Amino acid sequence: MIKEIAICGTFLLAATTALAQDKPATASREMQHTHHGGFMQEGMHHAVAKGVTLDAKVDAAAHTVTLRVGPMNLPAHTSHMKMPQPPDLVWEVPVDGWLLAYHPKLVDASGNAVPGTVLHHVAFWNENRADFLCPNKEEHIFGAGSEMTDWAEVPGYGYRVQKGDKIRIETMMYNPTATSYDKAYLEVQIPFVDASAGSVGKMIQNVYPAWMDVASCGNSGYDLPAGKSEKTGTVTVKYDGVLLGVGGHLHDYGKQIVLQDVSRKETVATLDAQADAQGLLESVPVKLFVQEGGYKFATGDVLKISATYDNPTGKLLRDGAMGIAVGYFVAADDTKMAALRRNSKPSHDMAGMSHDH
Ligand SMILES: [Cu+2]
Repeated sequence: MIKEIAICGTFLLAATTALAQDKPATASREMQHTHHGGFMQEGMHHAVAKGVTLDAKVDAAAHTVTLRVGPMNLPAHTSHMKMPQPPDLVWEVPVDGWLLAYHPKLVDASGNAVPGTVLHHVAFWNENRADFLCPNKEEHIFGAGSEMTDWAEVPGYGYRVQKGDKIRIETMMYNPTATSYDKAYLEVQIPFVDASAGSVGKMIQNVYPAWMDVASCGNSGYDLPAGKSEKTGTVTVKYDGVLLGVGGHLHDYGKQIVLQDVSRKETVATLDAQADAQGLLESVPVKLFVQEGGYKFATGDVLKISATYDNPTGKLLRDGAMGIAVGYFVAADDTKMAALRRNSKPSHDMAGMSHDH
């Protein structure tokens, strides 16, 4: 059976769990409409799956929104390159407030569970904000792969959104299993706090997702050579603040990801991947600094990220690797982060409508 590239996913952080995943959109604002360049196989073209839409249901009483992408038809033994892929879909945030967590799951039309194995990747991008480490990219607020990483709530922290923010959802499916799935849906449940709901919002501190990538601020995917390899990159911190915790994103055959603060000559975290006997990635641990009040970053600090792999296939795997340390950042002066806001694009996007691909 075909196990194409990797399990895209894995990750990190949160009070006990995870933050997660990859795939930065390239994208200068100008390029974006015609070329999102989001997924790892930059420049490759997928057939677009027909009839896949986004449905957003708000449960006001439970303060939860459930996003649902589908239906998707997933024939057995189909690589992500061969699978017709959902178009990019845009969710327009219906509230001013904070998103607290992301709980992904896959179901069929009757609500039965579909294994996470068929999710190659999902990534959420806020089109109204730039990434604080790599402002050439949009803010990547959530991601998950086959491991269906659950981004747990970090009590007291949330991701600030404004009503009308456009969140682009990139979904890529595959099916390495022998079972076909008909009409599968990806659901992501997002608990939120409404800023107008009184005092509760005042208790919440803003977090910013921090994607610290061996590709620095370029495209995350890279070719994985046969045998042992290491790739390193750097990013420079532009704001004072703290990292609440860090996890990692690697693909199959990934061994370790190391995050260092070169300016302070310190290793922030060394994360050893768990893999099965074939080297297929199962998980990457999360290191938390919440208890110590976070790991301090200062403006100008150079962060170095290293990813090591051992590819036993004897072949170079095209776009087979990624190496990203992922965490939540809290700025010392949150008002400075407002500069990362961008004007909305000319609005032809409505929730549920797709972009041209
Ligand atoms: Cu990846």
